[in-house]
Amino acid sequence: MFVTGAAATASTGLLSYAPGAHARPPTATARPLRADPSRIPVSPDDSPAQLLAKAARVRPTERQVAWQRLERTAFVHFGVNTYTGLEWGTGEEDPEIFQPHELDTDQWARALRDGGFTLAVLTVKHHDGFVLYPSRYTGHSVSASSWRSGQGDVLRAFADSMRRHGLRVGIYLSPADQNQYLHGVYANESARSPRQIPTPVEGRRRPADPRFTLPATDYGAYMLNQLYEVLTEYGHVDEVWFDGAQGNIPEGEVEPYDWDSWYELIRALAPGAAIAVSGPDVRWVGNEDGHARESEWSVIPVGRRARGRTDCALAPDAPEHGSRQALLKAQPDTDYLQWWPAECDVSIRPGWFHHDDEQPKSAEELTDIYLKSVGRNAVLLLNTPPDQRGLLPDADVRTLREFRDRLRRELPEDLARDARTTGPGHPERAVDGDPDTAWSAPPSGPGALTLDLGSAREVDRIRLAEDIRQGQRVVRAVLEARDGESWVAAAETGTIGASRILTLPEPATARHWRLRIVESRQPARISEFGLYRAQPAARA
Ligand code: FUL
Repeated sequence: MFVTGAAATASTGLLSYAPGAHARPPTATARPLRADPSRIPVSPDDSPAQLLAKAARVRPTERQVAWQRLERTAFVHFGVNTYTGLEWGTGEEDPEIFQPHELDTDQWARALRDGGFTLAVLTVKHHDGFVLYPSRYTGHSVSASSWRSGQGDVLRAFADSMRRHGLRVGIYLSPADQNQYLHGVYANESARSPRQIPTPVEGRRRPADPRFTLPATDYGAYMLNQLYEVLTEYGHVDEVWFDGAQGNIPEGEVEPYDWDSWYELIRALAPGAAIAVSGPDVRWVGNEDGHARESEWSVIPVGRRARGRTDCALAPDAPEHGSRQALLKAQPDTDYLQWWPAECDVSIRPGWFHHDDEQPKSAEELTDIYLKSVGRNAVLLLNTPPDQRGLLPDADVRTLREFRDRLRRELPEDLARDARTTGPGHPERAVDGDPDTAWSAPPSGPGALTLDLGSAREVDRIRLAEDIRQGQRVVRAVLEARDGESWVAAAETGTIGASRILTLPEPATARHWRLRIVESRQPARISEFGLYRAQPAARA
C-alpha cells in the first residue's frame, strides 16, 4: 500500500535514512496505521450499495486539493527534438545540436504568467534521454554541448524565471530513456538491490545529505539519482510528471520501473509535489485533446500493479470511470477506489515540440479547451514549446494573452456574489467567493440552493464547485430560473467536482435562481454558485 508522508517511511520499510536536515528517521514507537481516506480498498463481494458508499467516503489529500486549485498549468517541451524536428528522439542525437543562443526563460515565464498560468512543467528529460541540466550521472546532457561553453543549465534558468514571475515549478522526467537503453543501463536485467542515493561520483563532490538506501535496478538508481539532483538543487518543486509512453523502446524491452522507490524518494524530498500520470496523485484524462469527460469523476476504480504502480481498473480512455455503472463494471479488477483527479494535457501547436511549419491554436480554441477541462472538473496542462532560439514564438505569446482576455470576458463579474440567500445549511457560503466555505445540503434529501439577485439579470454562464475536501458527491443537478411563480430549467449538469462551467445556448433573464440537486452520493457541499453574462466578444 502506498502511504504518504512520514508514515510511509516508517510503514513500508523500503526507505532507510541517514540522519539529515530534510529527513526524519523512523520513530521507535510504531504508531498504528490510520486508514487512508484517499484510497479505500474494494472487495469483489461488495454489494453495489457498499461500493457506492465507499466511493462517497473517498477524500483527496491536501496535496491533491492544492494541485486542483492550480487550474491552469503549462507544459514546456524543449530538448534535442527542438533541433531535429522529431517528436520522439532516438537517443543518438549529438548534444552539439542543442544551441538555444537566445534562450530567455524570463520571456517564457512572462508569457505564461500573462496567460494566467500558475505552474509550468519542463521536460528535463524526454524519451530520447538528453538532460537539460548538468547531471552527474550522464554525459548526454547540456554539458556536452558547446552552448555556453558547456556551462548551460536550462532547468536552473527555467526554475529561477518561473519563481521570479510567481509560477510554481514542475519536472517531467521520462521513465523511457533511449540513450540509457543504447548504453546498456536501461533494461539491462540488473538485480533490484539496495542502492545508496545519491550515489557518489568520482570527482563530482557535493553535499550528500540526506542519504537514502532504496531498492532499484541500475536504471532505477539512475532515475533516483536524477530525482535527487532536481529535487535538492533547484528549489521547491510542486509536480513531478512521469509519462506513460515508452518512446521507441520495443514493448518487450521496457524496463520494470522502480516506481515504489521513486515515489518514496519524491515524498521524502518534496512532500508537497503531486506525482502525475504514472503516479498516485494525478490521472491522465485519457486523450491529448484537452477534453475531460462530460461527467468527470475524481473517485476512480484502480488496480494495484507491480512495484507500487497504480492503473485505472478500466482503460484510461474509457468513456466513464467513476459513475455507478463504471464502478460496477470495473469491480472485478478493482483493488481500491482512489481519489485520482484528471489532468488534461494538450499542446498549443499540433506537436509537443516546436516545428517551424506549425501554427498555434487560436484563443477561441483554447477557450473551448478551458471550458472542457477546467470546466469539467480537471486541471488544464497546456504545452507551449520554445523554438530553436530558445524563445516562445510571438504568435504563441499573443495567443496566450488573447486567451487570458477572452476568459475574462467569458466569466466577467460574478452576478451571484453575495446575493441574498435563505434556508438552512448556510447557503451564503456558496456565494462568498471563499473556496473553503460551502453550503451543506440537508441530510434528509437532495436539497436546493436558492439565490435572489435583487433584480432580474441576464445569465448565460454558470460556474459551480463542490467543496472537494469533503469528496465528490453530486451525480446530477438542475439549474433553474424563476418565471413568475414557477421554476423553469435553464441547464442540467451531471457531476460537478472541483469546477463545473455550464454555458447556456441563449441567455436567460431572472431575479431568482436555484441549483436543485437531483442525485447525490452524500448531502451536497457546494462551495461556489456563480452566475455570469459573457461580454460580447466572448459570445459565439
Ligand atoms: C506523451 C509523450 O510521448 C509525448 O511526447 C509528450 O511528452 C506527451 C505529453 O506525452 O505520452
